[in-house]
Amino acid sequence: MTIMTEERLAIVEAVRDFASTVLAPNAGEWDASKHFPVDALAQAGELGLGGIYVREDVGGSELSRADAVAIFEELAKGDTTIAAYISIHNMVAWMIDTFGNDVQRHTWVPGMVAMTDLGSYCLTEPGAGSDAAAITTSARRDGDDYVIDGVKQFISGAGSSAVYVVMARTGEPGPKGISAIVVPGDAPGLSFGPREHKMGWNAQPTRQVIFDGVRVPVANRLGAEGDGFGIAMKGLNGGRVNMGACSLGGAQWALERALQYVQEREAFGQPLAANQSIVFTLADMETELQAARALLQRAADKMDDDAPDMATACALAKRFATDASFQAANAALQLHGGYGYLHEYGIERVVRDLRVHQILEGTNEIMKLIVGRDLLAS
Ligand code: FAD
Ligand code: 2MC
Repeated sequence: MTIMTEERLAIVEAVRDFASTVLAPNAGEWDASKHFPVDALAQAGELGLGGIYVREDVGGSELSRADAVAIFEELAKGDTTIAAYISIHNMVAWMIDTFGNDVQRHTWVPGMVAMTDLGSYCLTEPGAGSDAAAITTSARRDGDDYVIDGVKQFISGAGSSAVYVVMARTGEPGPKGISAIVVPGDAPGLSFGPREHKMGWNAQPTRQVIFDGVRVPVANRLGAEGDGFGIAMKGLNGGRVNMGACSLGGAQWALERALQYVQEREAFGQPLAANQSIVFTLADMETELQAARALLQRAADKMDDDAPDMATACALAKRFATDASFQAANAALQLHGGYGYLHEYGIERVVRDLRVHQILEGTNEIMKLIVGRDLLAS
């Protein structure tokens, strides 16, 4: 059972301060100008947010997954897109910290913890998204090196990151033939597609990562040859919970705006809040968000306990939290009437940003596939 310990309260308070002073005042402008705020990310690094559940000997904060859920909810109240990028960065740092050897950990993780070196997670390809085990990017062994060829699609942070964890095929077809390899951002033969034009997530770049004979030492591989798919999936378990928490933070912020608005705005001679249908809408939003928070904390607790059903718990929490939060944010927009549609109120940005959480880190249909398969197997 998760309790708000003194330590967690203090961390959450510091994150809330960062989110409200550094992120929130700039979120609208970063969205409009499509600016990736690397300086603000370095500030997040100073707060210990670059390695939230990374071990302390490489500079990490070594907090729990339950702490992380509380942190990402607070960050997302300031800027959902930046919070989500910080989650991806943490997923990459955690994968190197957990599956890397000591040389690998000490080489790559300290700069990531500081967020002076950003991380990208490279799984999806133009021909393989949901069916991740079908990737074709190849890493061919040549002496003590791998030579990597292929294209990764929709990579967050691409072009700005220093560290790319790349899932590539080193063996047989299917999940058992995949390895996870660290590729530095300045490797010869590595290039990037143009920035994708997106509905939301405008404050972070999404680009193709193109490998044309990229040569890296075999020593850059995390774990054994063929372990890559499992490493990628274990990273995503936590990523999915965090993405749910980012949705929750965005929706909670929108609910708070709506609560204020319906008491101030008058129609038909009375505040909007005098209408029972509006009170019921607010009550449903609150109920759905509390349920999402409880499912996310449950999944995080299972991760902290290394429970055998953690992957399913993470998948169902991600599915529920991202759907419920999108609906709540959209309801907040509706409660603002025409003003909800204007950039300056910030609500439409949150709706646009939250929409993609139902698609990435495993679509919500894939989350149902994971939950349903588990049910049928039990
Ligand atoms: P597809 O797999 O082609 O799916 C299309 C539709 O079919 C979906 O609705 C899907 O749910 C459905 N579908 C597929 N299979 C089934 C099935 N068996 N049963 C029922 N329905 C099914 N990837 C990375 O590796 N790293 C990143 O940093 C990253 N960042 C991203 C950032 C953005 C902004 C976006 C949009 C995507 C990002 N992705 C990233 C990729 C993302 O994870 C994929 O888009 C996602 O996994 C879905 O893959 P796809 O787009 O190929 O869709
Ligand atoms: N945690 C731990 N292990 C897992 C796992 C998980 N969540 N999911 C699968 N595995 C293991 C599984 O136990 C099996 O191991 P073993 O061979 O030891 O039994 C192995 O991986 C293969 O799994 P499956 O047999 O289930 O493989 P299958 O191909 O049938 O389906 C599926 C896997 C659909 C669950 C997987 O491909 C998937 O999650 N697809 C979605 C892809 C995705 O989430 N992409 C996100 C990209 S990142 C992103 O969007 C960002 C914004 C960063």
